[in-house]
Amino acid sequence: MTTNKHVLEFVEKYTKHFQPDNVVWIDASEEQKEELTNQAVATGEVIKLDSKLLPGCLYHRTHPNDVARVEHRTFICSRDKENCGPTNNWMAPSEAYKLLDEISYGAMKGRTMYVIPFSMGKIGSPFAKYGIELTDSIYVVLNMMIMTRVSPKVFDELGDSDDFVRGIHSKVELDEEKRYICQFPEDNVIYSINSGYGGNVLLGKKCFALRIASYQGWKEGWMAEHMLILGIEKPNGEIRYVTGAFPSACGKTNLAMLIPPKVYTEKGYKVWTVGDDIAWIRKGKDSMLYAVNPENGFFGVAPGTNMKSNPNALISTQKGTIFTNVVLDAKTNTVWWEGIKEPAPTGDKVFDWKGNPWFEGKTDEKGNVIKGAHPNSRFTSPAINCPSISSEFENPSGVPISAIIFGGRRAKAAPLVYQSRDWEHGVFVGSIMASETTAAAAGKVGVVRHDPMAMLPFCGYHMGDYFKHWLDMGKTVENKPLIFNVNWFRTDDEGNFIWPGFGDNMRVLDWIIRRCEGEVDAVETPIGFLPKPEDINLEGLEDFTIDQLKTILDVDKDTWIKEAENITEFYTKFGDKLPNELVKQLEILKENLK
Ligand code: SAT
Ligand code: MN
Repeated sequence: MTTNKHVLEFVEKYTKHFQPDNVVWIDASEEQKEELTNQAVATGEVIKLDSKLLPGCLYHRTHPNDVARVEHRTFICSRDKENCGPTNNWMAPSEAYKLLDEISYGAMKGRTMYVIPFSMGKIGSPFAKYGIELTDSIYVVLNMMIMTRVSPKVFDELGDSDDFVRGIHSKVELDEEKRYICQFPEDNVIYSINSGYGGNVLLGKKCFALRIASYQGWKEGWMAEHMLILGIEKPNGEIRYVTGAFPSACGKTNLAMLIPPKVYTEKGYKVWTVGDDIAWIRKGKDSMLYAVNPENGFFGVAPGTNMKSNPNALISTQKGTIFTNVVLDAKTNTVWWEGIKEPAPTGDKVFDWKGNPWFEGKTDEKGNVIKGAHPNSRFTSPAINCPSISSEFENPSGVPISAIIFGGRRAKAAPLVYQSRDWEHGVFVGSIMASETTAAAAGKVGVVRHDPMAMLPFCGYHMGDYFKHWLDMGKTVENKPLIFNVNWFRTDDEGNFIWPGFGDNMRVLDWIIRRCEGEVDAVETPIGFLPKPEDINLEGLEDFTIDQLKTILDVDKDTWIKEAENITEFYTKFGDKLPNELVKQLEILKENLK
């Protein structure tokens, strides 16, 4: 398939190491896909779903110990420990290679090794970066075919070049004690063993498109961010693009595919989806920042996805989709999950994500309800399935960004929306992001942790340098995006969400766009510019009053004084790598709160 000697050497080296029975090069042809699917069906690795109701769709279960990213087993193996920074786990490259080689030596005996050539970004575009993933999992091959652009054309683009990311994956024995996800930024290498879960093994996603790419971007003058990209079309046909950074499982996919409320659609507003998880950002024409979505599909959280919360996502899953860890109805060969807002399937052929017989309301010995789908169960769907996919999705130059939105899941502190005073302050706002943890990563759910730019688990180098890089990127363009912070998750004293969220988030996007166009003014507060309550359009919103709006636009001084203390403590982590600009911004915040 290629004569590139670097590729051939790489494949040969790991063929010797893993000792597979066969090596299969992936060309992503329909015949090959069909053959691999049939093989995986034969071993039970995947189940074919109903060809009429869910054409081309497959079902898969991961090992019950292997259902989310494992941040405590994820390492940045930079040559110098200092470059890994205080927010990542570090292992010396030589030590990491040795350890992972020992654990995985001969791991593919009796198995096939697949060689997947893939591109992040449209093949041949100025943004594109190429990778080769080796894996012993057909599930990984089939997912990569959806999530990335898998094609032998990658070899044509590569020519003789050594400039590709080497992804090495083996399930080995799915031993969680020996599970490692290692990134070697200086070597362009990712080495992942003993897992079969998406975020740990679809190496094009977090490992490459964020951890390795953020490092590449730092060196090469661009940015890899954990951001959705969407376009807002106004009644006059003009489209404004915004990007948004939110931690995993905070509604990025929902926001990216938002359907505006009737009062907006009637006037002719539309929202177009460019990406739901990752944005690569570069300086482009008109001295603006431009963004592309390097992925080719969506790896979305299933629970809670329904025709009301996200019809575009649900429609995207109706063909060519792989469902992982949801409920299987083996009688109809269909799937179900909590919050789909359809009656749960019944009968003796319904199985939960662990493969056990299941019915809605089933309880364990202690009387706790057993969920049918894992809270982090996922769908892998082709982006082109999405009814709201933007016509610019394939644009090799990307889309110009008018605004950047940061957001987290905060019960109290952050107001519904505020705008930073300028780029520097905006970088500060991103750096102080905090959010309650979710099921997307192993560990405790619901504790507040700092998650700058939603990149805490994904930044491939020292976060102090990362902040500096953000500050520098702002200097490269004259027409900088305006920077905002949103919080859809403020709760009342009973713990209920106050803001309706979902499609109604359009009302906040509308204010953001009007700010970008200088059409509306704002109130200056200690933390930045807030909307005047009357400037958030509440038309057609039932059961929501302007007084409720006022409560979620409130900036409570005492809460923010505490917040500033937490930031001070969090910032000490970064030592002298913390840019002075951010120290200054923190001082301004404290001064403003006096
Ligand atoms: O599991 S993934 O990392 O692919 C998705 C996520 O956590 O955002
Ligand atoms: Mn994500």
